[in-house]
Amino acid sequence: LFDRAELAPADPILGLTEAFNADTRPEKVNLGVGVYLGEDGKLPLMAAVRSAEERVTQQHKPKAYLGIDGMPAYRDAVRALIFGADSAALADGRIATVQTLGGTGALKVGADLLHQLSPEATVLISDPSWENHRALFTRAGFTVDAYRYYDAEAKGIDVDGMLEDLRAAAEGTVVVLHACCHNPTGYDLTGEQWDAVIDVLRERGLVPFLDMAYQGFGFGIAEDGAVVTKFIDSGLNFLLSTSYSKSFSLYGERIGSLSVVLGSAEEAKKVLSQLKIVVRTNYSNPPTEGAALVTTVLTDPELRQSWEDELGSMRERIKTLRQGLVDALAARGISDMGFIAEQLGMFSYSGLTKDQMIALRTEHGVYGLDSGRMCVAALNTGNLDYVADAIASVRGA
Ligand code: PLP
Ligand code: TYF
Repeated sequence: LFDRAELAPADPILGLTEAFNADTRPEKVNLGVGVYLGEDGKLPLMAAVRSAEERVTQQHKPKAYLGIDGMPAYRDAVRALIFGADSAALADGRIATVQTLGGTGALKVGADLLHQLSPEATVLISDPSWENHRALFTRAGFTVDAYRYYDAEAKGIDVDGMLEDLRAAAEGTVVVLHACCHNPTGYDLTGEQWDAVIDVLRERGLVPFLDMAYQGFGFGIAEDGAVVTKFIDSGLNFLLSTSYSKSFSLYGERIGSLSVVLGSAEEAKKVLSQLKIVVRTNYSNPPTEGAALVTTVLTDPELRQSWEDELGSMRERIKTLRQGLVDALAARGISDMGFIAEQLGMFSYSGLTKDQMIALRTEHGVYGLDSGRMCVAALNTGNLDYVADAIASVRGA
């Protein structure tokens, strides 16, 4: 039996971290995986999360099973965060929510639900998208295709191409959309462009699946979340996955949520019952720690303020690093990469070729993706000049 198993390639992103870890050069820099690192080059434990952790530990609660759909207080807290505490859809009971294993878990639970309901549907992802989108929906049994998104020439979004591709999609097609801080390009739709997309989704009877893994990293928690309100206001039924890996720096806790917004409370009840089957037959119920931490932070006014402030400084620091890199490159004679400062979130789609990215890695120990994606959230004042030197070197400046 097991001789049938072929050796699979490493994950294009996480596999790079393995290569980075094995690299013995002290000056190496990991700009591969999407992780926010502090000025000391380390993963931060946010102050509010640290306080929450102390409180949670002091309670010494027994480790009971959570319900299949997760911790009730967690669901309430994240629903208020995403949809607003006074959301009419929430009050109407039209939203089914489950706690998930990070954003990835939310996508997979959503994908399994959709495949159960509509096995013949095609899933459309952006071109390009997070590598795992294609793999995950393919594994869930779907045919995955892409809609035009990135315009390499214009360094922005090919909105006309995107709308054209969505208009050409068959009714019932699932459309995966990055709610903010598009991974990998860093280019987001404007409010007006979202309106145009929503119009097409409605006209064509498409099924939107919003993926929000970076709320707070673009312009702010409320600003980045505004797209969710647009979808609520549109009256469309849609799915929404969220991740707290980045915004709470809780990567290893695997904490996120999946919500399905529906037309009625009755429909939401039925959908929730189906979501629970998906969860139960995969891992029965989710873990407690991440949910307890996020709930404590979101529901305590002091901790919540501290979290929002710290997330705000992380966002601002990334913007400073972006500008720092642009300036450092300009000082080395590279003046055509100013777009790095305009991109949003953790990533910069640098426009460097695959060969240049490989040279960065092999010659300089600077690890980014072959696509040219670099995680600017892993830069700091200590490695920025080194990275700029390395880019200048592979660009032949
Ligand atoms: N969706 C996007 C667009 C992402 O970049 C990520 C990154 O990790 C995820 C989902 C998954 O989030 P998590 O790490 O919480 O599973
Ligand atoms: O794109 C990234 O780097 C993050 C982290 O299989 C990640 O989203 C990367 C690959 C993966 C899971 C998470």
